[in-house]
Amino acid sequence: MADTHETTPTSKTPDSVFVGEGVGKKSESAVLLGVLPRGDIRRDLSDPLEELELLASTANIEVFDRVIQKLDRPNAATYCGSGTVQKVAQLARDTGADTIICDNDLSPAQLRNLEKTCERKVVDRTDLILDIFARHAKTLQARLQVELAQLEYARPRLRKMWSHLTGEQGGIGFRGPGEKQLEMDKRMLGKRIKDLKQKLADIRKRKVREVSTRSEIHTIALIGYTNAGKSTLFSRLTDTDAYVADKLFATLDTKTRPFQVKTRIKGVLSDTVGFIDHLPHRLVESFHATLEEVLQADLLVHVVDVSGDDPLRHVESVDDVLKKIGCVDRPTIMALNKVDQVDPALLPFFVSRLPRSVPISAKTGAGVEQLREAIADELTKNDRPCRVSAPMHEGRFIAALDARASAMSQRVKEDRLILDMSISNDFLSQALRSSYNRDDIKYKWLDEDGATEQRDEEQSLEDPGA
Ligand SMILES: Nc1nc2c(ncn2[C@@H]2O[C@H](COP(=O)(O)OP(=O)(O)OP(=O)(O)O)[C@@H](O)[C@H]2O)c(=O)[nH]1
Ligand SMILES: [Mg+2]
Repeated sequence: MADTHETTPTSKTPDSVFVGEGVGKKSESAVLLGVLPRGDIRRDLSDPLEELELLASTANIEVFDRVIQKLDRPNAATYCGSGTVQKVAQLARDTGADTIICDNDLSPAQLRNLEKTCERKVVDRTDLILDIFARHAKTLQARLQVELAQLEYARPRLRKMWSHLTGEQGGIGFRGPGEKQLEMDKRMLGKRIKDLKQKLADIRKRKVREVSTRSEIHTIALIGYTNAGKSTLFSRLTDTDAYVADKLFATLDTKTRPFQVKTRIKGVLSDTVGFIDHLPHRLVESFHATLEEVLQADLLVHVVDVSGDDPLRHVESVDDVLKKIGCVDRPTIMALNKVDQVDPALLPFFVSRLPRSVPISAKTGAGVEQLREAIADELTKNDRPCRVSAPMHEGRFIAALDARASAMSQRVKEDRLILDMSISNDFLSQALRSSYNRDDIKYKWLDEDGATEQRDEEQSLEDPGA
């Protein structure tokens, strides 16, 4: 990690200038610049630029130096104070860094002014995140989503790109599908954006259909801050190999696999894209299709890295994104991950602050059985004993019960199947909707005296006590 310079807007004499070590070059090099406005919670972190540095490293950028300035609010024209702009420009010249990366989103004017003074390309947090997404996007859907977000973000900045960066080739904000698009005029850009939105809407429709066909089985989605350990837990729970890396946004496409929660309780588990503080709004919008599994899940397992600097802040960021995508009040279990790296004395604090939480280590497997128990309990919390009588040919209905019931025994009586099970009212109703002839199916809740449906009187179910 490079040294960090703190500057104040009042300092009259320039601070001593740090000359970076000429470290071996990655594809690009940068000076990081963070303005911490009054009230910004990052002011309390031991290293406010740690996440930006990790983002830069994920984007294969070598960080040569770092500058932090505490201000009441970012300067409207230049983002940081004028002394700090000069200082950053000097550091970039001295270290040979080719880019300045700012830890906030900048207005087109701030970008232009900083670029002019520093004579370097200036990128903001959203540019950097979009660049990482562009590098990691593998499937058609992910590529379209990133392209849309890039174009939407670039549109108001087109003038900046042209007037200041002519001759600049490649690099952040210029990579991936956005690269050739930035040469188009705004009208063409608008047309491409419309086209992308249409394509993504079609994909989303297909996805909604695909996900809703899973409605007869339990659906569980792993969500959480990027790098929290979702894919590691996914691999452990489903016995498959998911891509795990100590990088931000290693996973961009949702992966879904069969998940045997416990004996008799099965479902499908989805591994999803990680969230981050101030996730670009455009990106959240364009990743709606990818997040379909989250929107449709019966249960969310929110993975939190409790070994990190500020786990509770990460939890808040994730909750914010969930709200943005319209996913609220969903049953959620908190998986407090990486406990192998946490002082056990700290755990009770997190457990008390985060309801329904289970400490685990996805890496070592500690606590994962307890997590399975908690998932099973949550999925079956509304189950009640029920007896169902159905004709033998109601295969689809019986399969739907089988997928959702947490306990089931069956026997044949005359030409009918008698099933004793534990199931929730909702899932029984859902299964009934998949039957060929609903009127030929009888059921009775075993915990309620005589609470059978009216028509059961014609062909009464056996006495449950018999
Ligand atoms: N010590 C420790 N490391 C873990 C644990 N779980 C995951 N990791 C590490 O944390 C890093 C990130 O893990 P991933 O599973 O890729 O995290 P993710 O949440 O899927 O990340 P994104 O897909 O980038 O959002 C990897 O280096 C893992 O090896 C754990 O329980 N303990
Ligand atoms: Mg992952």
